[in-house]
Amino acid sequence: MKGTEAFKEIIPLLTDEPVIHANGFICRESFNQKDREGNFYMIGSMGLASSIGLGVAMCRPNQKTIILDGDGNVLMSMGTLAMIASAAPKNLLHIVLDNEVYESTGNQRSLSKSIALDQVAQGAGYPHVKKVTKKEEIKPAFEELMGKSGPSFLLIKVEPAFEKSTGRVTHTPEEITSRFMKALAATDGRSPL
Ligand SMILES: Cc1ncc(C[n+]2csc(CCOP(=O)(O)OP(=O)(O)O)c2C)c(N)n1
Ligand SMILES: [Mg+2]
Repeated sequence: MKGTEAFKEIIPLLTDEPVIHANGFICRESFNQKDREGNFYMIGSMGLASSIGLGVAMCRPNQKTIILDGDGNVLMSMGTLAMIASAAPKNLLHIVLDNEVYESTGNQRSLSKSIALDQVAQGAGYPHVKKVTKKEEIKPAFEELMGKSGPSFLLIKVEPAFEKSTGRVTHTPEEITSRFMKALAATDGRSPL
């Protein structure tokens, strides 16, 4: 399955959850398929979607928070897996699109061909971990994990095949932040800071 196809499966399953995106093609693909105010695009820095997602989940325990991460991003911040498992937010689903490369910067190989990220998450202490390799498996795995008391981890193995012409996120970082905070306020009734 291509990364683009994986997004076509995931996006219709989203409702009003905050979704924190890792940088590169993960932001770009999601933005181009369906931009949402509740999407936080970490457009610059690699490795930070997981820690931002952890913070959002811990501050808002009554709603699921979803992280859409990449293998390179996870490998860069592997310690955050331990932090998430230790903080144990029940409302966090951590999804990783694993293409075994740093596709956004030219398909350099990552370590995830030999390091099984689902096993790393399990070893860190995520109570629910699943791995899928076919697009038909995404919806049932997503629904199962959304029904669990997390943190949960869904590893989606994909081919390195994002569409190279997929445009960049056109919102500024300030716009991304302010509309994301408004979207959070709309679902939890609190006013944005
Ligand atoms: C701190 C930092 N280092 C390097 C980069 C350059 N960079 C941007 S995206 C990316 C690859 C991310 O890999 P992965 O998470 O596997 O996502 P993919 O591109 O494969 O979808 C790299 C190396 C960056 N933006 N920030
Ligand atoms: Mg990758």
